[in-house]
Amino acid sequence: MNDKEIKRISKRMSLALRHKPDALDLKLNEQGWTTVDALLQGFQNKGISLSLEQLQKVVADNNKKRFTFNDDGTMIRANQGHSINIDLGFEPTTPPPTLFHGTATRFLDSIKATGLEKRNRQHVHLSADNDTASQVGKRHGKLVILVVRSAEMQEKGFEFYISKNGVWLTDHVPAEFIDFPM
Ligand code: HQG
Repeated sequence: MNDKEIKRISKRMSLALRHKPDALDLKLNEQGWTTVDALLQGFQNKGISLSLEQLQKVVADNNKKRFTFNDDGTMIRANQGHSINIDLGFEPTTPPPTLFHGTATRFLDSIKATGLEKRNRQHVHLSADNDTASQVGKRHGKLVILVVRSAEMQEKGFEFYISKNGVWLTDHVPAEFIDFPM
């Protein structure tokens, strides 16, 4: 498999494991897991023959470590980013003092009015570093990076979680905790 094929498989997995299980004929359990056999069969049904070794390579090489196998390697799920309602079992975790959110300038007025909302996903996604935030934001248009005063939020009772692949998550960031660029 070349890099392009790996990326294509990974995108299909993100779609099925986070948003539309039907896209690969899958059923996810309440914690978002499906069996590895079902996933391989799902690709087979779409005319894509993927071996277990190839799937393991897709998971291991994924640039953002988006997927995880369970301990015995029979189940697989996405680490974050879901729009479907599943319980990833996150525990509230103390965030660094500030976190970053990359977005597009065209959303700024709306974000100033209502804060950061989770929109279609289960959480608002925040990054610990500027670089990651800028990659996330650029996908939406002209980049702007917002600084979220996360420690202050936590002191006021807001909860933060960190996904297995290092993405910070929270339910809502009111505008008063966001530093907007001038
Ligand atoms: C914006 C990727 C107007 C928000 C990344 C964002 C991430 C508002 C967009 C993960 C708003 C939602 C998530 C408001 C928020 N008014 N716009 N009040 N509140 N928004 O894609 O954070 O590569 O659902 O700024 O790495 O961009 O898929 O969220 O621009 O971790 O693994 O609404 O997706 O991961 O967009 O990205 P998204 P996101 P993967």
